[in-house]
This record gives sequence, structure tokens and C-alpha cells, in this order.
Amino acid sequence: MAFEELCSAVEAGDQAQSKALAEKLVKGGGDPLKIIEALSGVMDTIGEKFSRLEIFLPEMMMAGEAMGAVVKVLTPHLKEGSTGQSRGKVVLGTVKGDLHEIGKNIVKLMLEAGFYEVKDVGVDADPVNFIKEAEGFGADVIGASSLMTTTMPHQKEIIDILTDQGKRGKYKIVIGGAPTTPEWAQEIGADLYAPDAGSAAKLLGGLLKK
Ligand code: B1M
Repeated sequence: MAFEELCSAVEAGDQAQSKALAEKLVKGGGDPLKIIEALSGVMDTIGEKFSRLEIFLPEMMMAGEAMGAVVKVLTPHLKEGSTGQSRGKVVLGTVKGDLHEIGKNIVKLMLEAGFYEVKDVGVDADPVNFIKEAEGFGADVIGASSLMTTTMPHQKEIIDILTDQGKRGKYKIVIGGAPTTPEWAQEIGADLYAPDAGSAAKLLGGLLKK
């Protein structure tokens, strides 16, 4: 029941109610990752309603903020017990022109929970900045999130710049975000496509062993 209420509260963009219900659910033994994954479905509904002009930007923004508030409440629970030897270093960001950060932040959380060190370059991150930060951080992996068809080409740009600079072999490239696909990853020469945050953390282990 509380779960349906949480979905409705996020959809309505009610931050206080969303936070309270998320706290209730997790205290009652709810799996934080499952809660987040299910709420992604609510965000899809919001996106569809926005496309059909049934809601407008302020409503989409409020729902995004409510989802962000839930992620904050769940963060300590996702990270519980996650101390251990580093499995690798990841530079992670949302590509240039793209301000969507909720998914990227969840990927960051899951990677940290899986013992990866993550340097977050934020949103609207220039391709050159991803590379500069990767150099400074000594990264093994560059992870680029894109939520819009219009910004996906910037994922490719990171790879193209690395290739031009003769540095492509230095980093594994992981891409993700709602409009991206395994075919797109293959087309641009990325090493890994991850459909969601949980699989990003799982698949990275295998990729770094190669
Ligand atoms: Co925007 N938006 N938005 N938006 N927004 C979408 C993406 C859209 C699909 C909605 C729609 O029209 N149906 C559409 C894009 C259409 C397209 O592709 N061209 C869109 C649009 C058009 C826009 C604006 C242009 C609207 C406008 O201003 N007119 C504008 C663009 C701003 C910009 O970026 N320059 C805009 C703005 C916003 C808000 C600010 C209001 C808000 C973002 C708030 C924030 O992030 N702080 C927002 C929101 C909330 C959405 C939707 C509704 C939800 C996104 C989200 O948070 N999902 C979205 C609709 C949708 O995606 N269905 C939409 C939940 C999140 C957990 O999922 O991000 O997919 P997701 O992440 C998942 C996986 O994809 C994966 O793991 C995550 C967790 O499992 N993943 C990775 C993500 N990154 C990964 C990286 C990896 C691996 C896995 O490796 C590196």
C-alpha cells in the first residue's frame, strides 16, 4: 500500500510525502534498489505525459525533485556495508547539453556500493572535461550518461577525441541512459552498454577483467 502511495506522491511531485513514504518503506524492510527501479517506471509515465502535453515542465521538474528526494533517503541504505578494496576508478557524468542527473546519480551510488571509486563530473559535462578528469583521477573507466536523443552524439564525441589523442586504449567506455541501446554502444565503439544502475555495477567487473 505504502508503495503505491509512494508512486503517486512522486508522480504528483510531493517531495515531503515522497520522503516520508520512502523512509517508511525502507524501515519496513523494503529493498531500496527495487524501490528505485520501480520508481523509474513512474518517471517513464511522467515523460510520456509530458510528450502528450498532459503535463508541462514544472510538473516534470517537481516529479524529478520528488524522485531525487527519495534517492537521498535511500542512499545510506544502498551503501550499507559497502567498504572494501577498490575494484577500479570511474569518471562518471552526464554529457554536454544534458541536465538529467537522477539516473547518473543512481549509477554512481551502485558503483560505490560495488566498491568502485567514482569521480562525478556532474551534468552538461564537456567531452574534453571527461577526459581531463579521467587523466587526473587515473581512471580505468569513463562512464557517460545521456537522456536525450539530441545529446547521445556527445557520448560518441568522447570516444572520438580519445581516439584522435591516441588514448582510446587507456580507458574502458561505458554508456547508458534511457534512449541509448546496445546497438548504439556498438556503433560508437563503446566497451559496454548498461541498461540500468544495477547492471552497470555488475557488468563493469567482467569488463575490467578483460
Ligand atoms: Co527531461 N526529458 N527534459 N527533464 N525528463 C526526458 C529525458 C524525455 C524522454 C521526456 C519526454 O519527452 N518523454 C525528453 C527527452 C526526449 C529526447 O530524447 N529528445 C525530455 C526533455 C525533452 C526535456 C527538456 C528538453 C524539456 C524542456 O525543457 N522542454 C529538458 C532538457 C533539459 C536539458 O537536459 N538540457 C528536460 C528537463 C527535465 C527536468 C529538469 C525537468 C527533469 C530532470 C531533473 C534532474 O535530473 N535533476 C526531467 C525529467 C525528470 C525527465 C524524465 C521524466 C525522467 C528522467 C529520469 O530521471 N528518470 C524523462 C523521461 C524518461 O526518461 N522516461 C525526461 C529516472 C531515472 C532513474 O532513469 O535516467 O533513465 P534514467 O537512468 C537509469 C538508466 O537509464 C540507467 O541507469 C539509471 C538507473 O537505473 N542509466 C545508466 C542512466 N545513465 C546511465 C549511465 C550508465 C549506465 C546506465 O553508464 C555510464
